[in-house]
Amino acid sequence: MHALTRRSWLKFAGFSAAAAGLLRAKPLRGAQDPVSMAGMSHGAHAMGPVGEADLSRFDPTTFLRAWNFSDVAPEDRARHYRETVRPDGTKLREYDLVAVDREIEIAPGIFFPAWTFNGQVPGPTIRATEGDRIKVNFYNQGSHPHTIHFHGWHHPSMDGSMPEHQVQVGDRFVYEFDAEPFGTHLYHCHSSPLKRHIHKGMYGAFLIDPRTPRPAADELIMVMNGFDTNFDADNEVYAVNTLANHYERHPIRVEVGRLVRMHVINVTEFDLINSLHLHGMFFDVYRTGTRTIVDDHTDTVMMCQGERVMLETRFRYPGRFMCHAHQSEFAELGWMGLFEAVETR
Ligand SMILES: [Cu+2]
Repeated sequence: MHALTRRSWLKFAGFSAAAAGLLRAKPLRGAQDPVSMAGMSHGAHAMGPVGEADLSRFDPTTFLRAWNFSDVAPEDRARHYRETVRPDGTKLREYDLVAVDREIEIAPGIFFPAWTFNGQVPGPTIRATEGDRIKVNFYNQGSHPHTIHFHGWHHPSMDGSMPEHQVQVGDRFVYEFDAEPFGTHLYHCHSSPLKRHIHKGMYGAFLIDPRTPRPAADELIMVMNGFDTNFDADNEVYAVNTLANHYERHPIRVEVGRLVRMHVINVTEFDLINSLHLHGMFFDVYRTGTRTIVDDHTDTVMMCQGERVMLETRFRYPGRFMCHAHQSEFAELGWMGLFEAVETR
């Protein structure tokens, strides 16, 4: 593990053309047709790190469209998630979440000693419909006390925030509550020191759909996060869904004309604000996703830590569209990606 400062990471990750050439000469670990950076460079600056992370452990492309363990093989899924239809037609949704320490890859070749839910950062996405009953069996197999604090309506005893709510190492707790209100929410550990537990990776998306379904769309989970690799209370690496520049190497494929709905959650620690800017087009903003009226129509949305938005748009033209934090420094340190819109008819 290299001690990285915010600035030296740029050099280490091979941002100069010379370094990029040098690193490219080495075999790429787990390379899967990485996008050529040639078209993304200008002058002496190549954008983003080169090489490829090990996507067999966590693939941000899969994470985008996975919820309720839909990315797990059916025979294994039942070990983590079970749903039962109740007499009134709503569902009981039962989850098993486990706190576990795990080293994760946050940029090609850069590892971070994370505290995780189920071995991944962000944790598994939980998705229910308004009125469903949520039951989460939480097991703490990590090395510190942890909790799960859900954003949403619940009894104070289910809040996972107070000293008496701490789940000690080796212990278990069952969180149970009704899913409301509908919206784009999140869950995170609420143990002390809070900033350490959150930035170490203990968070995930918690979506509640309205009883009357929204129009069908291509839905994407986008969690904006950052990593303090040298523990100086400042982030060295930024990303959406953990792996820096992943969607630059693997653009998010969408269809021209089809409704795209992004659930964007900001869990970036240490920085007061983060943002999402999409090139060449505009989107409707539903703040917190809790209403069906549009709050804004823009191409840039700013978010405080813990804030989330639901964005809807349709790509008008085929081609590649940049998407990144409008804090330029965050973009240069990893929060940079591409959408690739394709004609399908
Ligand atoms: Cu924790």
